[in-house]
Amino acid sequence: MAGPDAAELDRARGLLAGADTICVLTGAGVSAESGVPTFRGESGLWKSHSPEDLATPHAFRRDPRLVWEWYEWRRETIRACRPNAGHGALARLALGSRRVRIVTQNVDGLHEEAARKVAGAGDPSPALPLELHGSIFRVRCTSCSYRVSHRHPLRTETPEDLPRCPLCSALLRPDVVWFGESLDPEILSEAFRVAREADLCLVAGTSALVQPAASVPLATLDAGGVVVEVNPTETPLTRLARISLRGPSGEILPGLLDGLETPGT
Ligand code: BJW
Ligand code: ZN
Repeated sequence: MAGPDAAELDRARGLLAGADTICVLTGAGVSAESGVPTFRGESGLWKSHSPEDLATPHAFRRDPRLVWEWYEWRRETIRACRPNAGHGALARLALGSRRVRIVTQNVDGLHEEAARKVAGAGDPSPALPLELHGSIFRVRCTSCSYRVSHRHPLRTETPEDLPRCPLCSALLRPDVVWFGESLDPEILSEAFRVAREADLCLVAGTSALVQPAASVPLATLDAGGVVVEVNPTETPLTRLARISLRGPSGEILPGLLDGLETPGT
């Protein structure tokens, strides 16, 4: 696929260079080049699995083993994936001088891994994302408030194998947000605050179909800021974006973000 032309990339770099405060919204597409499957599209997860059967509280109540088996397969896939050049460019941007916050719908932890890698012995926290849909490497109790990081493989062959809460013995579940569930109100309001205060919202690798995440860039627009989109295909956001750069984020983001001048210089 032909990428954006040089003039368009330059125009987008100009907008980014002039922005003091940047909100970055990412979706599954930014991890596609790392080998993490996206949800929608020809090779997306929803092509072979129905979201209603796997990513709703009802599905988990009906067949927790099936849901855990699917999540365990995805956890195994993601454990083998490393951040790509797009994650790296975003981490460098956020660790630079600009006021940048990454807001992600992804549950794969690859922004955090890139932040730690880029920060080295330094502080990765400016590049740690707000995770709107949770983390596939955390589990939480279906009954009490127990919640813990969990990266190791889990057994899912029989209902008896499924992980249970050490405090109350109820079933544990992946700490992700399923359809019909509310997002963490503090994370959500922080994401919208960041978006409202941003001069520019950079949106990469999302179909912009799932609410309320898809409305984050609208908060930037409502407050007078601009949207720049990076995606190989058109989305509902394209017509609202000042510039839409067509192509894979692992190829476009380094050229777009690396070496930007500090605002005001
Ligand atoms: C590349 C690339 C490359 C490829 N480089 N790019 C208002 C209106 C209508 C409906 C609703 C509404 N408000 C709420 C709803 C209901 C629902 C919803 O939005 N439904 C719509 C689908 C119609 N939302 C919810 O239920 C949310 N909860 C909520 O709002 O609570 C309050 C409430 C409850 C009930 C009723 C009303 C209000 C929760 C949503 C939770 C979403 N969960 C999932 C699963 C997370 C856990 C897991 O991973 O298993 O989150 S679904 C899935 O979609 C996942 C993703 O984070 C999310 C978004 O997907 P994303 O990231 O955009 O990926 P794709 O695959 O869709 O797109 C990939 C893109 O990348 C494409 O554009 C490609 O072109 C591109 N790409 N290669 C760059 N190399
Ligand atoms: Zn419990």
